[in-house]
Amino acid sequence: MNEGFRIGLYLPPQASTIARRIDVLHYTVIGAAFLVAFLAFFMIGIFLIRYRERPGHEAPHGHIPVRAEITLAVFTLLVFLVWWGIGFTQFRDIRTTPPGAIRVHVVAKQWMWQFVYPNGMNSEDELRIPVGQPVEVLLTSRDVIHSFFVPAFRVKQDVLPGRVTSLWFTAVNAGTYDIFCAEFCGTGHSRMRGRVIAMRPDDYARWISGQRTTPLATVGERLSASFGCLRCHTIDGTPHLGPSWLGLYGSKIPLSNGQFVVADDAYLTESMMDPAVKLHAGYPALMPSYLGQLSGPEAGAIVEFIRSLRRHP
Ligand code: HEC
Ligand SMILES: [Cu+2]
Repeated sequence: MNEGFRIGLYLPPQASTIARRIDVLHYTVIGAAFLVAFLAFFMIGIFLIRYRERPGHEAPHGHIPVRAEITLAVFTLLVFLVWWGIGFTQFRDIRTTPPGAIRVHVVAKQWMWQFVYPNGMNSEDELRIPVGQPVEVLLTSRDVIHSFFVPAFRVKQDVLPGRVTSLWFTAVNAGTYDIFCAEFCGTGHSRMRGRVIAMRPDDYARWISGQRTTPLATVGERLSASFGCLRCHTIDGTPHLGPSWLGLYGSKIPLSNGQFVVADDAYLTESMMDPAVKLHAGYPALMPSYLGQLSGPEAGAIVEFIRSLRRHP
């Protein structure tokens, strides 16, 4: 039945752990809409014939049968609430990355996708992942807004310059799946395609261990020194001109406006690109913006370095 609907609706294969659940909601919504529309037309037909005006059957005055209509309206509303409930739990699951996910930094630019792995390896337009293990992609753009879309995984996320957004998925079958840009981003938009290659875990392990590279955190450490970040930030816990990076990742930061924010990938990147937006309470707005100076992979490397200094690895 699932397969029949999927083919009937021209949907791509269900290649991630969430794909089937999303499709089932899709079928339910479409199915219910068809059913209600069919019933409504059927009733209209019956009423047109049965209650038509003819001698001896004049149009009725005054009496309106409201009970049935109210029941129908409440029922429709409840159906929408159920969809909303199902959709909300799915949304929540899609937004929470499971622990132990492989992290891949993705940089979009006109008109290609660049992937940077934690071990420092990088590739263009080709993302290799192991089947059965969650993968988190941390997305950022070098130029305009793009959108990372893998139809077979049923995931899509906007990719913004100077910000990090994220997404996760677990592939269920080995294979090659399309990546599309789903936000019109210029004349080469339609050519902005990539592919996910989901590999058997042993093939993946062999492939990744065959790559000789410098771990991203090490690259980040060097970059922090060469960009002068370490003139203001320490890595041993002592506050300097700016907050120390030791234990920063994942911690709860008090902001100057009285609010709190968790120092995740998005916050750390925003702090580099737009430091004045959220100020760490008790520190002056000294930090210069690195927007346009740090490339996506460089910012990703520094985030990995700060992450390597977290308190609870
Ligand atoms: C001139 C000193 C200075 C330099 C250079 C500097 N920073 Fe900062 N940075 C600060 C100050 C002060 C703050 C706290 C105020 C704020 O949130 O902007 C800060 C905040 C941050 C934060 C947010 C941390 C928190 O606890 O809220 C991050 C992340 C960060 N800097 C990263 C960097 C990186 C990466 C570089 C180098 C590419 C860098 N900084 C260079 C002074 C600096
Ligand atoms: Cu694009």
